[in-house]
Amino acid sequence: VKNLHLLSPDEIELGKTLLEMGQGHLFQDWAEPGVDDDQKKAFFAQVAKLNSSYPGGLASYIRTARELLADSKAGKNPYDGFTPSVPTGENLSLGDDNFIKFEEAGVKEAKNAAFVLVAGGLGERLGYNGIKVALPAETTTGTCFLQLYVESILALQEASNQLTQGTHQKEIPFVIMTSDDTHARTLDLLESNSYFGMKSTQVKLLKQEKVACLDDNDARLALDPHNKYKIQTKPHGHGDVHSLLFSSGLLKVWLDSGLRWVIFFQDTNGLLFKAIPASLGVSATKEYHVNSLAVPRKAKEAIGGITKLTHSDGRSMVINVEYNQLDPLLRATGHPDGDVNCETGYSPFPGNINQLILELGPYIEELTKTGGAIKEFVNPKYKDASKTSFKSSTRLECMMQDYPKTLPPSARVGFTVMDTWLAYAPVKNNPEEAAKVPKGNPYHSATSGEMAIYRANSLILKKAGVQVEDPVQQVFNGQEVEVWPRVTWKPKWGMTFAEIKSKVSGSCSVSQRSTMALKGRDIFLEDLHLDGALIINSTDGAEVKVGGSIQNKGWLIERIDYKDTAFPEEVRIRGFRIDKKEQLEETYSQPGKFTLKP
Ligand code: UGB
Repeated sequence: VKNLHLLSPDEIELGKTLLEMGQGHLFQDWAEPGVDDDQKKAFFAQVAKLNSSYPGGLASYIRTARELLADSKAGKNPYDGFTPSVPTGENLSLGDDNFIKFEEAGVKEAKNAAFVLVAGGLGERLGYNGIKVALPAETTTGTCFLQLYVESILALQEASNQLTQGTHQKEIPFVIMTSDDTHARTLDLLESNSYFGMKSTQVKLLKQEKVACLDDNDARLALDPHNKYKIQTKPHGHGDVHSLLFSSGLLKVWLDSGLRWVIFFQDTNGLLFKAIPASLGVSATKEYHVNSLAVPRKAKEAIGGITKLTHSDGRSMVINVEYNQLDPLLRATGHPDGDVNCETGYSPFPGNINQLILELGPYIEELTKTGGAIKEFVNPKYKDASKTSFKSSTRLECMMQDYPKTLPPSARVGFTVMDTWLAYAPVKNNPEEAAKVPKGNPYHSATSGEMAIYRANSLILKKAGVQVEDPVQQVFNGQEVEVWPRVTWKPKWGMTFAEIKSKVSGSCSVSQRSTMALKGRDIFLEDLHLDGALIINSTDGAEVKVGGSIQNKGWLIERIDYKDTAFPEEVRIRGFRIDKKEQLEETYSQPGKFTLKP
């Protein structure tokens, strides 16, 4: 009270709210009036920010925290009354008629979509020092994840506008959710690379704020141990993306400009865009309000399971049950073995890969009701069984895939399952953790993420008729992986299977030790036999036919140790480097027709 002279009417209101919400301890150790005034001002600025960035404000945060902490103390199961069962969804397989049909429908719709990347996480499991989107997806071309994503969106935009020629050429909006941990470095990565070819106005960064930490079951806000005028904060989770999009006003702008879809994705999946066209096609054809992308899941794998939950009162929903909750839920509902593989060798519950396609109209309707608030959870680490105090402060968290939890039963919620090799290879685990992954389960490391790209591209080419030699097994950083030929291409070379197939003709072959990087749109492989390294750079409009027998020493994969600091971190976390011995590299910088046939 003695400090009131410092405060604006708004700040006085906030102070009152805090006192009413049992947060008097925050002011307990404040200095006399006139001392530390700047810090006191900063305290209120922080409180105002915490208040405005949470749907319903701090009072609502504290109320929800009390409820969730009481439930947690009582050991209440969030899925009480619900019985899990395996839902049915669309199962797609690359190259079959259904897949091709959905891909075409998806490309048509792509110009009516906006893409949203959640990239606020630091990736503690990976332990990489930089931001994850700056990591190379593969080291043959060194393309980082963010570049891959931007180029994929641009390629889809071009393909989509071309399919619907004559109409207005649309730009696909791209939003990146950042946090204090990633914002500056993400912006810097974009700016120092001219936005990887995208117009800077096409990209919007939305920064998520952290939320207040909680010291005890009464949801008393935690003070920073080093600063008594500062509330300790921690990340609130990727679920923030919904309230941020809503409060930014972007959704309304998109709706008014005729957009129909919002596509959410995560930071380090090099395969992601191979699954986007077909899944968007599924959304459009089946008129799904929510479409989650999924892959077959190994029991206990650290990805959530898409589950149908039926309540004893008749309600039911199809939702992601997070990996740490699926096993206890199954055990509590008559499956004594919990989360185990079935006769297929996989869990019967498809694995959530957190790529969501939402229909914009129903999405806005729902967010208008909820303000973008997503069902939260709390995960306190208790000191002892009395559950009265915590080892360290906790906070509420939320996940973007929990969006459907508040939807009415009439909402059309579906999912699309694709092969893991085609759709999902994230980089989440550091080498040591990856090496401990049980045999047969995916490593989700930089090593496996890179090898998965070569594997997917090789398998796609194989399906398109190229004879691709079988892989060899090799161990890098303690992980046994298949090493396929290092085949990469720019997204604009082929965003769909039909497009890729149209660029391959005659009898082509690629040996296992080969590297092929196609960096251009109009490159056609005709009777090509590759045994070595081939790199083609071409500008749009340069039509290049590549054929004949190409042989050279190629690019070799050399094993290195992840502890060997002679190599930069982004290389050594893979356990190998690429030794570029010899290659055939050609650059076509002018439009025209060209043939490369050594
Ligand atoms: N992220 C944010 O943008 N902000 C945050 O506050 C936190 C994260 P993780 P997680 O696909 O393998 C998810 O940490 O949370 C971004 C799903 O919940 O990589 O362990 C972050 O930058 C799970 O169901 O994943 O697990 C990153 O892009 C399963 O699908 C993204 O959110 C699993 O991913 C995910 O963060 C998976």
